[in-house]
Amino acid sequence: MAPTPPLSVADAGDAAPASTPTFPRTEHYRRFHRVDSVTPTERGLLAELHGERLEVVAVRPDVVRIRISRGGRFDETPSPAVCVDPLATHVEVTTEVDDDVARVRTAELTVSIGLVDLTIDVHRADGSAVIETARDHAGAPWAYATLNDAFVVRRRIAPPDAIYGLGEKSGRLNRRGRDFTLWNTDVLNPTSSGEFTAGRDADDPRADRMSTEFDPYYVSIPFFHHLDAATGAVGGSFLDNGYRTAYDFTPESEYAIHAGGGQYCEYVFAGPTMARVLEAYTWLTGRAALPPLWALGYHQCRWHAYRQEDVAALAARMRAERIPCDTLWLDIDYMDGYRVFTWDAEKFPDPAALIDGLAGEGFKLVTIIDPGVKYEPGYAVFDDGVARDVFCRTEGGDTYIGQVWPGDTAFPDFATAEAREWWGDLNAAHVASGLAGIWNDMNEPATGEIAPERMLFDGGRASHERFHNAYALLMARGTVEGLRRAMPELRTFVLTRAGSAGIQRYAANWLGDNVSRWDHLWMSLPMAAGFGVSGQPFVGADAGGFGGDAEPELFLRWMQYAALTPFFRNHTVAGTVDQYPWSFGDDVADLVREAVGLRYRLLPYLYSAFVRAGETGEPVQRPLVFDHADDARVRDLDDQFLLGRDLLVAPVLAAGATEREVVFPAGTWHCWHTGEVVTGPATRTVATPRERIPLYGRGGAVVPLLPEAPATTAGLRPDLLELHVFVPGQDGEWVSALQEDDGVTNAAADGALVRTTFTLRHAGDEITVVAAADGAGYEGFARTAFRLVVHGPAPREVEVDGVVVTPDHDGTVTFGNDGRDAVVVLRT
Ligand code: MIG
Repeated sequence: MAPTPPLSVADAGDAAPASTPTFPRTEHYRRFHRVDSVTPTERGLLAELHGERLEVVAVRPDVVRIRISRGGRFDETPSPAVCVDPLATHVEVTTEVDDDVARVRTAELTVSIGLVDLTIDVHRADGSAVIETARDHAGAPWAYATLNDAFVVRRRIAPPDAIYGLGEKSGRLNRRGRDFTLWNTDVLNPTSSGEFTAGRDADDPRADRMSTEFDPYYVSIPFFHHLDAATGAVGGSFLDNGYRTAYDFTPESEYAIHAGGGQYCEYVFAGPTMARVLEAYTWLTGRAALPPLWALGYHQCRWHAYRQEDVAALAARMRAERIPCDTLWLDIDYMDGYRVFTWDAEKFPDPAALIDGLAGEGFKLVTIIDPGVKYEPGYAVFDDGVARDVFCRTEGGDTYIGQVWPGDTAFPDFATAEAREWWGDLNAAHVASGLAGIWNDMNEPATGEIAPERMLFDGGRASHERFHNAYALLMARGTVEGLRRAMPELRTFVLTRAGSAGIQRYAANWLGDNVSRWDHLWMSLPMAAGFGVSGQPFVGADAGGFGGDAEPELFLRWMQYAALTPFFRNHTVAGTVDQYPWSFGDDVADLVREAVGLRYRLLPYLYSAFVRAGETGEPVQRPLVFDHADDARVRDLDDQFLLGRDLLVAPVLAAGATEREVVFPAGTWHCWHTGEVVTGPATRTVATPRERIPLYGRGGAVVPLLPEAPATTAGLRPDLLELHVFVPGQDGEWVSALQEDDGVTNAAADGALVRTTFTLRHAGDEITVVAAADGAGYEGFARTAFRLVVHGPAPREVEVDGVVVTPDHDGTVTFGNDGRDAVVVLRT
């Protein structure tokens, strides 16, 4: 083996990297050295070392799984995260064993296991590194070490490389230079965290850090992308282990992964693009099911003790103010004494009538459901849970009791199928009143003043650590499976606070208890984008801010931004100023109406982005680096994003701002509002009048829009869609897609849809758009025409299906199309 030079960083000895406080320093760990024997297997190899076994299996040509046993045995119990059989597909593999190294090769990668002193490296077929074992000062490798159930792996990383992912995390998008703990935590609760409140004081020296960097957070996803700064190639790592895990990206030339327990089981992805890594990761852990269209509309929420008539009045006001809105939400006060699956009969004498009335106005209603069940003999849900033995127990066999909203509270043991099924049935019965979806909160699980550690799982057989991070995932799974059993024809909608790898299969996530502050508005951009590249496309922050009092300008800017994010919900805590769209005067209300209206016009585009997310894992709100990894300027860009593939959004993030800088990657960018064209790569300072935030369409894209904003998506059956064609500056070919279906049922999955693929070719002074339609159509499909809106130089001549047509006075061309193929030619 070629000698590898020791690391150059000062602290890269045996004691480095410094462990986060929850883990012992790595110097105390027992490092694994000599490999005793290697046996080639059909898909890779099996090796003996230190009484343990190391297994390498090729999962796909671009994905390999590496495991090390505990106590000589592999843990074969199903992972809550992985939803496919990773070994079901055949992969061509060759295994070679030399004296000092064993290699497993697929068409796309090679795993090399150093046998003399254990190393575990993965390279792509071109020789570039995906993962490489770190070495100490003496040059000795540091592949894997254990201490009392915990284990550590240490890897080399080049100083300028970037790390993205780990799910929902605060701070900057690029995770280098920081360490993170994966342990689902109700961290931001402004009403319970004195420390957090202290950070709100600008004179507090910790204010800066306190304000936008806190860790751990509500969601834990042990998956990240590693971008090689020298080549732009991206590889990925997913540790399929839900225990408390720390990722240390602070050293300059290495990183470490410490897991508090469980088996080392890592999937390594060769990429070499973020899209490919994410496609593979979401193939393993699942992709978001197509959401109901209404879930992409505007959601109005507030923690407030509404009464039934207040909710009806809120709906009426929304329509009177002409703010498009699909969904109203009820927080914990609708319940009878915070008992889940009950209604406060005094405040809500007739929920079904309320829901019916709302439906008549095109509104859905969603209620919160926390996991905690009030510990109260006589309360039907509690009694039933005891009778069925579905609550978590302690080691001694007691029902575990925490302290949350209802007081003494029991927690369903979602690690068991019985508890999940029970919970699913309770949810199904709850929504039988007509509720459209379920909001899961406090599912870290938050247990209040009582620590969660005594809460055991799987009938007392599994430690708290083993399932803590998976709790929300398993709860959402039970909920969704129950809803599907009861209403198999309908798509489900669940919103969750906590989550772990795979959560995208069941639920959308909001980003927790933020505060009405400009820096929290900023924070939500890298947080949503980082979550998106971690497999969860359906994300959004509480628009307007949850804690604290919003003020008019912040509220307006937040709404303008949130209208262009995947999940768009205004939510705020009880006891702060109102932040309804009309709470800050007519002038703000008018501009908010416009922002929400733009969102509604964009629904066909946004919906199609969700279709894509469901098929490829691609995020909806994505960092620019996702599509432009070779552009070094965007690798650390936190304050812009792409909505879908083709819209560039640069929100206003500071009070009084009249302009901001926008970084444009390669391509042609059309200002949505003014039509101004910027040719990237470029950086420009652009005006940010209060009417709007910077929004650009990518040259080559065909963006489908509704001609007008509807008040609601309920019953929406457009007869005409606009196709916004953004003229590219160069020749080339671009592909865009549109999916139309009924928006609420699962019939689309069986082909009841119209899928139109637009292939735009630009050559010289001619643009050809070929629209290829597919699918059987759906009940109520009403589209009879497309209207072409060209962004860029007005075409001299337009030809549709071989016939020259004259544009209308506004320059648009409307042509008949009821879901058939079409060819449009634009000549300039
Ligand atoms: O202890 O249900 O993050 O959105 O309004 C607070 C009341 C409990 C925290 C959630 C927030 C919700 C609030 N909840």
